[in-house]
This record gives sequence, C-alpha cells and structure tokens, in this order.
Amino acid sequence: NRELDVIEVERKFVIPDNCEAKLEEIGAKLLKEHTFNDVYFDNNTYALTLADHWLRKRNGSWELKCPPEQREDSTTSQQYREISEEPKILEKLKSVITSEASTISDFLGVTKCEGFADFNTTRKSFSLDNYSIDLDLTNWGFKVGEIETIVVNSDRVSEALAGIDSIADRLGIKTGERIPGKIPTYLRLNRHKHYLALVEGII
Ligand code: V4E
Repeated sequence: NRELDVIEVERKFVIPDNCEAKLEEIGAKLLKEHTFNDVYFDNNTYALTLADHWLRKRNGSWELKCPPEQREDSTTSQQYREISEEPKILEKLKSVITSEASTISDFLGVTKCEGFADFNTTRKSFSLDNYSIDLDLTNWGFKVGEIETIVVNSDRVSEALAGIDSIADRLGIKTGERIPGKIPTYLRLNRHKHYLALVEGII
C-alpha cells in the first residue's frame, strides 16, 4: 500500500502589465482573491533551508514543502511535495534534525527553530484546465506569478511542465529562467546571511 506521491509542479514568472487581460483572453477564470499570512521557521544554522524543507504556518495551519523522491528539470521549475498532516510533517522534520519531539511545537522548541519571515500575501487565483495561475502581491510590495498543477505520479511531471510552458507561451511569458519567489526575495532584502545559505549553501 504505497502512498500516492502528490507532487506540486510550478513555474514562477514576472507578471507582465497586461496579465489579467491576457488570462481572460486565453480562457482562464478568476476563482478567488484572498489574503493569507505565512510564518516560516528554521534554526540558526539554516538546517531546514539547506535541506530544502520549508515549514510554514499559513493562517494558523502547519504546512511543509519538501523535495519529492525524484525530480526533473529543477533549475527553472519547482517540484515539491506539500504536506499538511501534522504527524507526517513531524516525521519529515525529524529526518532533517534528529529529535525526540512529539509535536511540531515541541520540535521547534527543542531544535531552537524560530520564525524567520512573517508576511501577508494577497493572491488572485485563476484556473485554466487542470492548471492554476496565481498572481501574488505581498504586504512588502513584491509581485510574482506562478503557474501550477498537481500530479500524482512522478511520470507525469514532464507532461505537467509541457502544459505549464504552453500556458506561459499563450500569456507571452518567458519560462527559460528561474524567477526568485517571495522567500528568496524576502531573505535577500531582510536576512542576508540566511539568503547566502539559500543561494550558496554556506553558513
Ligand atoms: C520552495 C521554496 C520556498 C518555500 C516557499 O515556496 P513558494 O512556492 O515560493 O511559496 P508559495 O507561497 O507560492 O506557496 P504555494 O501557496 O504555491 O504552496 S522558499 C525557496 N524555495 C525553493 C528555492 C530554493 N530551494 N532555492 C532557491 C535559490 N530558490 C527557491
């Protein structure tokens, strides 16, 4: 009874001026606009960051983004597992920083993990076929777009990437390069040491 590997495949993009008009033109539908708060956690040696594990409390609920078993083309696209069940999150966290903790907040205490970023995002979510297109604006003025889909089998990743590229193409967006997201940008602006750990793996 192997579990399904639910993988989120996404590509970020710089939001062009006419993006919402273009989205409408290609048939994407605005699903909702909402604002959420994220607090991200790590310790002072950036153990979670260096392991590419992203623990956050989004609107009060725990979420963990971590690498799937296999991933393709990781330079310009991102593929992550997103886990929201607390026992599974705890198990993953303990595989990065060994501890005896029995809850996530216990884990944070014994491993001295603390919040390193706390901000709000207003997100307009559009949908087109099995893809969602999010236009994000943070409360510190940063904008970033993302085209995203979920696959339940790693064999489907290339197909998902091709679908993402096709939508990007129809929107007139370049996809060849990796666009910095909210966290890399936040760290570059506010926490330079942590930023260097992220981009250069040095502490
Ligand atoms: C995966 C990741 C980070 C966590 C935040 O992920 P992101 O997709 O930007 O958040 P968001 O709000 O869009 O999540 P959603 O609502 O779609 O679930 S922070 C950095 N990374 C990956 C990463 C990395 N390991 N290295 C570099 C240089 N950049 C990015």
